[in-house]
Amino acid sequence: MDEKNIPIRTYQVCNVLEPNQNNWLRTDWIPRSGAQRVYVEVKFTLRDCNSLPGVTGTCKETFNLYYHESNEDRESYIKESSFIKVDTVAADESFTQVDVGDRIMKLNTEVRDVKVTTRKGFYLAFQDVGACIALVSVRVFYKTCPLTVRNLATFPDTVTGADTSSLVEVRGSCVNQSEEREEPKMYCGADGEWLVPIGGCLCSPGYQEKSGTCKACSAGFYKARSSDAGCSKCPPHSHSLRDGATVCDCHSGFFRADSDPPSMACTQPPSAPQQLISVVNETSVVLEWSPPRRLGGRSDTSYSLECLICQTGSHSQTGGKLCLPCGSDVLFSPGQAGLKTTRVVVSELRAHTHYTFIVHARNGVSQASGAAGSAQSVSVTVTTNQAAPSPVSYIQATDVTRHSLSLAWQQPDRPNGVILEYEVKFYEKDQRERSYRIMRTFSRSVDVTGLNPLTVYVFHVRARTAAGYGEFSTPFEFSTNSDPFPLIGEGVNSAFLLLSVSGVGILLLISAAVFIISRRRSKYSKTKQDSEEEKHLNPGVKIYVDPFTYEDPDQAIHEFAKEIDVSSIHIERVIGMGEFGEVCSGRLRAQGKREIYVAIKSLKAGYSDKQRRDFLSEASIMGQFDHPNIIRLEGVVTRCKPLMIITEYMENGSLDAFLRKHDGQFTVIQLVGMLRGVASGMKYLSDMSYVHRDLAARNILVNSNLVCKVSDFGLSRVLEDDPEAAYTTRIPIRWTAPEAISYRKFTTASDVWSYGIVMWEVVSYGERPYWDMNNQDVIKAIEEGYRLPAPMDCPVVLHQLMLDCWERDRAERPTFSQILNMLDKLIRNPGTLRLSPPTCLLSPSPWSVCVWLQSIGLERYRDTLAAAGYTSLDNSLSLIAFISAKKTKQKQNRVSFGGEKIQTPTVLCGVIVAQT
Ligand code: ACK
Repeated sequence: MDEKNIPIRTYQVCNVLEPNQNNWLRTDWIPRSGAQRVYVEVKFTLRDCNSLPGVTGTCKETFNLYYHESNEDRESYIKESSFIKVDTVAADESFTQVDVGDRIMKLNTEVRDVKVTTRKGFYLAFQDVGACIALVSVRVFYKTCPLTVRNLATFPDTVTGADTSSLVEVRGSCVNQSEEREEPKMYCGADGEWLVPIGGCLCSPGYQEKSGTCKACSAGFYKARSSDAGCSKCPPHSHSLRDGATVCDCHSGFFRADSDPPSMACTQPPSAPQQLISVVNETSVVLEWSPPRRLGGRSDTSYSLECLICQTGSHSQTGGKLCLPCGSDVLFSPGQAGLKTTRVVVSELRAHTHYTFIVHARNGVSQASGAAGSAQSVSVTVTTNQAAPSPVSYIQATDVTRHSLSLAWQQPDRPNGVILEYEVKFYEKDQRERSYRIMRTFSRSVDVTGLNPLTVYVFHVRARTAAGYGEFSTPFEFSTNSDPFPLIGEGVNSAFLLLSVSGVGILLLISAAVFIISRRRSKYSKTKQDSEEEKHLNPGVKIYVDPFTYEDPDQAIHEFAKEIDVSSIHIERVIGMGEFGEVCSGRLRAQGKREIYVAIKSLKAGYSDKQRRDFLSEASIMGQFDHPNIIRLEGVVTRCKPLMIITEYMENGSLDAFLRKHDGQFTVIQLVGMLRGVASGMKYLSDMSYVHRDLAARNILVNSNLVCKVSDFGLSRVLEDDPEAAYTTRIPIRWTAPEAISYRKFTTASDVWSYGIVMWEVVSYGERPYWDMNNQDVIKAIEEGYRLPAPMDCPVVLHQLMLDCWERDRAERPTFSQILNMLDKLIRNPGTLRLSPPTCLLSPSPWSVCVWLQSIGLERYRDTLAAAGYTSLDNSLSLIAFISAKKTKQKQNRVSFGGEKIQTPTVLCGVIVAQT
């Protein structure tokens, strides 16, 4: 009987009085059905041995559970030893005689599990070893993780793994109308529980999730992407008629641009621009209009301009006139199409001409709507006025002598009337536009006479009509021929001799005195400075390759410079004139790089092969360098015209002009910082055995951070090509070392000389070296030992460094490496940049000869002069007055003395020394 008094069948044994019991009960074959671990639940009752008298030693209170795996479903006999023991099972509760009397059923339930993986099925067996036991039921089962849906993925009913700790990885499949977001996976644990859901699915476009399934969006709603949260209401001016819409259709008359998202309302093209007004100014027209009344619900309205020249005929928008498009030479500012503003200046129009301008308004749906252009446009017709002539585009020198130049030019492209006369403006290039002359002529040519020989002149021409003067042409440079009296060697012009004797004789005295008084020894090592020699000194250092050693110049350019696609260059404005054509600034957007500002040098049309080669050689040279103080080459355009050289853009332009513009505005440390940059760039060039030959402040460019970079790599080739170059104006005399002028010995040491001149230019804020002395006088003076005095407020150490750079013997000059070290030391110890050395501060009077000598860099003669009794300038004033009178024609320089400017004092010093 069970607990409810219902009779049940049991297997019983109770041989508790006899020892050595071994009674077996075996099940039928049980198929495994894919299970790997089975559970055996046994229900039984067990008699308490204590409640049985006289059974001590033979009575047991446990039985054993065994199993045997087999493919055979009808094994009749299985050996005992074939069974594997699962466990010895004890009762939690046993019963006594009293319980039996009370008919209390104390049923035990025990569960054991066992791994069955090797055969198709198994047998179970129960061994009794002498207990009083009744087996009520045996239930055998296995566990599965039940079919489930998680994250819109279905996971099937899954049998658990073989071990109690094993997890079975299960891949889910997306429910209907859904798509995989990330592979859906889950793990089935040994106890039949699902664990760790990963990934999942999303309802497809047009469907949204509802209780683990995907349901279609109803009419009036849409869902565009599976990742959208749910169905949304159709945006304004659109609808969906059927369930499951992925996008809503626009109402008739409304449109969606390709780039519009489905969530955006449907929109319309704009109406026509309004109130178009035009103001004509000679050959320019300013057009202004108001935005369209209806923008169609969008904010991307843009305008484009059509320009037509109209005569009589027929055109719908132009009131029956025959119209042709304006030529490509008409300029539109800020542009002709894609305009966001409502104002355009149209220039370069023809004078006295009827123009019709049509302004079209469009937006993102104009194309989709297929609206005719005229539907959204407004037009105006204007007539241009009188205009001044356009600039003369080209000037040619037809004849050149020592004192004259014959020039000719073409009529301007657009004379805009009858040309009444031409005006020619010209000046010496060295003078810039400080003093210029004007000539007028009715013809397209002029003979300019009375010019200095061997001098570069700059010419501009402009035309005049009844409407007034046009703009001057860009500058054109021409040089007069060389002087028959050579500057160096052979004969000397008698007038020049006379001048030299009277004006520069004193300088001879200085050099004699300088030689006698003290022959200062150089503190720099006598390093050989020729580039040839330096190559041997720097083994392993990259050496610059002269592009002229290539037979094919294009091979050199493509080896050292990158070809740039012209479409990636956007030219913005002209910033100056270079040797071969305009220099412009603009932007470059190289593929995959951010847009940068660049300078663009172009080679003007009509060039010769040699000019092309010369122009591109600069890029071939520049392309070999990579240094923060050397102008960086971005690339070249050689595959289309005009040829261009693209370099980094330097916002502050050339150093000399920049310093003149900011006269006196920098600290000494800032100036030394700029010089340091130049020295660093020059050291790099000299390490590469490159000799610049044209180092001057005008060839240094300055960026917005005041970083100075060496540029202009064009001069070396000119001198290479031209054996007479040393005697032509191409040599920048004031910047060039004497040995380079007299026998073309250009070396790094001659670059060091030029560097000294750059130092002087920088400290004097762009003053012209040797002021307005002419080239012949400069050469003579240098020959005689004259050197530029210290500029105003120049620290003594800096002037001393300049003097060292100007050593006559080039082996005595410092190297760029030494200059760089020196400047670095000065920057680290700004105290050394004092204006005067301490010795002079001790001097009782500021008017001491000591201070004066220091200010002109000749303090080394202090003791000599003191010994001769010249300790105060008071007792030297008669000499000053005498020399000043002789020098009245000379321009006042920037040498200061006692707070006042005085005339060039080196000459004065020479006289004192001579007298001493
Ligand atoms: O003194 P600037 O303004 O500086 O005028 C000249 C002019 O072009 C003719 O050479 C300027 N220039 C040349 N190269 C560059 C550059 N890379 N960045 C800015 N300006 C430049 C120079």
